[in-house]
Amino acid sequence: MGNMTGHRDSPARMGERIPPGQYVTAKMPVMNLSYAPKLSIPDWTLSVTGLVQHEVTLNWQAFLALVGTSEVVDFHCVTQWSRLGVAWEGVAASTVLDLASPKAEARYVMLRGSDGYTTNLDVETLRDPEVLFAYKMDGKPLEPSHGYPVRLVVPARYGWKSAKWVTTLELIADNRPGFWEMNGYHMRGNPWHEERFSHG
Ligand SMILES: Nc1nc2c(c(=O)[nH]1)N[C@H]1C(S)=C(S)[C@@H](COP(=O)(O)O)O[C@H]1N2
Ligand SMILES: [Mo]
Repeated sequence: MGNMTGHRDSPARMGERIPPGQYVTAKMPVMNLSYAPKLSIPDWTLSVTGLVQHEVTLNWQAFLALVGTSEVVDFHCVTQWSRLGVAWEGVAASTVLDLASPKAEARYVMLRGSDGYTTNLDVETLRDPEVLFAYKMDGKPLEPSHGYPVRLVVPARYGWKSAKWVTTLELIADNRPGFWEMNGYHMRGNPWHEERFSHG
C-alpha cells in the first residue's frame, strides 16, 4: 500500500495524555459482546449503504487497492483502561466514504460488525483523518479477537465506537443509537469529556 502517512498529534500529545478516569494498561485487552466471529478474507466485504449516490461493496482486493494510511494512537475503553501507542495500518474512513458519494442529508452512520454489533457516529467524526478501517495492529494482521480482517479505529471516542469485524456502514439522516447506546452509553462517547453514559 502506498502513501503511508506518519502518525498525527492527538490531543493527548499536546498536553494531558490520559483522559479523566482512565488507567493505563500495557496489553490490549479483548472486549467482545459475544464471540469473535470467524471471518475469512475471501468472504469478507465492506459495504457502504443508505443515503449515498451509489452503494459500494468492497472485497478484500478492492479494499487493499485503496490509498493506505498508518498511525500510532491511544485507545480508551469506557471500562477505564487505556492502551497507549497502538500502531494501526489501514484505509482512512473518508476514503471509503467518498467512493459512495454520501448525500448531503447523510449526517450520521450506523456501523455493523458481523457479530451483529452496531454503533453510531456522526459523519464529521468519521471523516477525521485519524479514523481508519484497520487491517494491521502493531505491524501484524489483526488478531481474530481484535477484529480480523478489518475493524474501525476512532481514537477520539471511547473504544466501543471502534467496531470490530466491520462489514457495513449505513449512512442515515437522523442519529440513531447502536447496541451500547441503546443500553445506556452516550451517543457521542468523547473520552476527554467523560461522555460515558447518557443521562435521562
Ligand atoms: N463488532 C464488535 N466491535 C466491538 C465490540 C464488540 O463486542 N463487537 N466491542 C467494543 C468495545 S466495548 C471495545 S472497548 C473495543 C475493544 O477492542 P479490542 O477488543 O480490540 O480491545 O471494541 C469495540 N468494538
Ligand atoms: Mo469497551
